[in-house]
Amino acid sequence: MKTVLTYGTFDLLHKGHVKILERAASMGDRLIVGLSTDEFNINQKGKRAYTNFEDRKYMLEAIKYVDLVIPENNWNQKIHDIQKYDVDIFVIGNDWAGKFDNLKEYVDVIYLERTDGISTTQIKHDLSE
Ligand code: C2G
Repeated sequence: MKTVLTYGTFDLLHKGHVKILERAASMGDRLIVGLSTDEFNINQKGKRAYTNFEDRKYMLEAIKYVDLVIPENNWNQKIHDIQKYDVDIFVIGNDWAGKFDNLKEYVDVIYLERTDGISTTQIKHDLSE
């Protein structure tokens, strides 16, 4: 059983989110998503999601590529999660390239190309005009 792990806020779910989940899931037998809680977003990530944690979790769990959603409460839980869920591969978008290389002693770390032309920030901007 090869387990893949990724993290994110996944606010205003869009194609870029689904495509990285699809690609991550294709690398193993199960995909676990660490979903940023509302408190983590506001207090440590400096952003406020439009959709609350429960609703973002509900939508992620509806995606066929996602096997389990766990809360992401802080920046420092990744190694614990890797050990707890016996993770083999850590995947995240290349906007984070190099930032999680410390995990390489535990798992394969893969930074995937972001999907061009879409982002939650862009959606919010376009809708505000
Ligand atoms: N993503 C993507 N293409 C886009 C937009 C996002 O591939 N056009 C990817 C991001 O690179 C990330 C995932 O989708 O891997 C979720 O994006 P965010 O919700 O913005 O996640 P982020 O705020 O980067 O949180 O501890 C890690 C953090 O929780 C990551």
